Amino acid sequence: MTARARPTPTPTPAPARAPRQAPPFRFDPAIESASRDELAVLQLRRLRATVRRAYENVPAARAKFDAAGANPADLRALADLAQFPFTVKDDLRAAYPFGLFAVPREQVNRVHASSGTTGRPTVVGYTAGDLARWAGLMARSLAAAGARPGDMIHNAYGYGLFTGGLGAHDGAQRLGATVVPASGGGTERQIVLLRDFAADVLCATPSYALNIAEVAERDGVDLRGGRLRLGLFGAEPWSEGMRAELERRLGIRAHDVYGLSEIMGPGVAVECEARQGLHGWEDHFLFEVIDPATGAVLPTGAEGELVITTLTKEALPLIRYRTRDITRLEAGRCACGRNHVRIMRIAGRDDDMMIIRGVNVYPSQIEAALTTVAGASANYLLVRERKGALETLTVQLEPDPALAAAAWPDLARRVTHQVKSLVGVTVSVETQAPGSLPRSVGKAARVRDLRPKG
Ligand code: DLL
Repeated sequence: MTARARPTPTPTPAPARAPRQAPPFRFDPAIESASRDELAVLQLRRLRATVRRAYENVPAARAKFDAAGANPADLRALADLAQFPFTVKDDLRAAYPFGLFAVPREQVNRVHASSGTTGRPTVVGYTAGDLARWAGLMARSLAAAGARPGDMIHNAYGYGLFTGGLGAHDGAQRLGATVVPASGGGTERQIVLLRDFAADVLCATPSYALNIAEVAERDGVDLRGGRLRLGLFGAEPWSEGMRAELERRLGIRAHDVYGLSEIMGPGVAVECEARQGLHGWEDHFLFEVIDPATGAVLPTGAEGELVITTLTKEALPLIRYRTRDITRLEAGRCACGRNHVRIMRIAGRDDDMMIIRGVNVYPSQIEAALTTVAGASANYLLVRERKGALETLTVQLEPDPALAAAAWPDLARRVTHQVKSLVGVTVSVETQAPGSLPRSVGKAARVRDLRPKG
């Protein structure tokens, strides 16, 4: 018997191991990866508690519920919310200043208010717990958009009664970032700070961010060469064209952030890295879209008015608050892995809607059209007038400063054509000298209404 030499085993190559990907950074990992079912269970529990709290502690809410025959005990499923009456801005005005608070005033840690240019201001309040949850949600929003602990966050939202400044500020601090409380205005100095402090993130209204970009270019400061990589822009409607403009001129990725003071402030919803709509944080809010004319709840995906119910607010719980913001909701898992509902870019408020020769138009649609025209800048103003029975719209527009004045008439023709083909309305276009239209330091006033009052 001959002993056979054992074959030397050829070493099998170790299976190629996929490089282990670090999980994406999440500020609130558990709730940001919750399933739809988990979110729904949490929402129902919190909704029932909120409705009961409003009923028991806010006489005006109780009276409204009673008049509608809606009792908190009837709330057995999320869909039962449709039986409850809406809350509108006038309810806040009628209760001015603190009538809708559900806690004694002494437990309110901070108030904010709207400017009240069109009547009594609306006043909102926060307990210490509300402020902590708001900071947490804004930190989550900043992180979802790509901000990280340790970032230098330049906050150019206005500080004061407006929720933008302090809301973004508290969120940035909670995230563990370094916050520069710049507020709005003093643009030349802001640019020096952006450059010298090497900001990573800019928080501002999109119109103010454009103003910053322009002044930086004028002053010969190239913000694109530095660390600035991310913008969180919101508080007013803006278009994809404006996004492209801001990204190009500031060398950043621009994300949309949404919120309103009645519900909390900034951080109600934000675009994640996938930027396929703004994730509404459903552990703290319940979102519906209704037909603004009938109040009927619309199926997911249909465009209408966004209605929000707070689920965790202590000082000012609001049930079915009509935001007047026009949008649609997208359900289904996002490419980022989150299941929180997505609110599509807000087209505008229903009270900003213009009806030009029978066509419904939002200012942001005009912006979307004109920002696609070569040679047009994103500085514009819409002038509404009535000529006889007809409402007319004039777009006052600054050409790109690089465009020769001889080419302005052609630009005006091209903008008229583009607005007609994309939006469906005929507008006149007046070109204005670059730098001559008013610049924004906060929310831009895009419309000048010259129609006779009354
Ligand atoms: O604007 C809160 C905020 C501050 C949001 C900073 C984002 C960033 P209010 O002053 O109460 O609160 O105004 C709320 O502004 O109902 C919308 O009509 C509009 N709005 C807010 N964010 C967006 C957005 C703050 N991303 C009102 N897109 C809302 C379009 C927005 N409109």
